[in-house]
Amino acid sequence: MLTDAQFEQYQREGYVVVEDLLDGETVEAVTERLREYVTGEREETEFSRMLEPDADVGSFDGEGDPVRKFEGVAMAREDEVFGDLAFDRRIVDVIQQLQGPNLTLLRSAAMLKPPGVGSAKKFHQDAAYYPIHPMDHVTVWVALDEATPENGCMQVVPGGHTDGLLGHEAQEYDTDITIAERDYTPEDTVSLPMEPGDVLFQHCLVPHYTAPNDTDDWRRAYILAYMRSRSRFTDDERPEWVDTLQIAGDEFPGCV
Ligand SMILES: O=C(O)CCC(=O)C(=O)O
Repeated sequence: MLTDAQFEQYQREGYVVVEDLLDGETVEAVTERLREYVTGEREETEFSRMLEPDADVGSFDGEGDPVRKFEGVAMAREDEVFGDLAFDRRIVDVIQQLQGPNLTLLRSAAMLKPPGVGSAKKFHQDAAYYPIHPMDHVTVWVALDEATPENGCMQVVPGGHTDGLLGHEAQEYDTDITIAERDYTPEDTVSLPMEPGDVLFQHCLVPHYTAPNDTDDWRRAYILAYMRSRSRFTDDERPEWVDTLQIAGDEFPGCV
């Protein structure tokens, strides 16, 4: 559970890092499972893999492929290691403190920033990807490696969640979008270096980005996003590309 000071920080700044929330064994299990997918020892099921757009796959010298991300709620539904993480009481207790008892998983992903070729994730708000009301889902970013400014740790705009939803525009190379109508610079952010097992809880309207990975090591993170089960899709219908998984409490007819 968050302390009062951590809870207040989340409300005021839109984020809080809980150090050492997860133990080494949990981090190791998730990291090892990701390694198996990256090297092809284990095959993905219903979730997607995206390689680094500028990586030369043939000459990549990290172990396995230069995978930028795995994405899909199916990761949590179909892989027991990722599923255990999505239902982990240490995470879910905090989310229930922030969102109440009824929780639905909206996102499960791994961002891997491979050595040397791990590219930036440009400024965006997570809410911009999802047509969901109310706009207050929580993104959980689990550090699996030491995350530093050099390898692309999280950079957030404190208090930026009070700006509301900003305009975003599409990126050329994939489905990513980036904030268009306001020119955030790195000076607007605070850098959040984290150790393996530290967990960032972030409001879905906080603008954030991560820099390229200029080091020789992977910078892996597991991402989960949770919303209240009473949330609604703004067009009243679930978009085809959105998948969900009930995590705790009740489900509600007509809701997500
Ligand atoms: O882990 C990263 O590098 C950035 C992740 C992120 O901001 C996202 O996927 O929305």
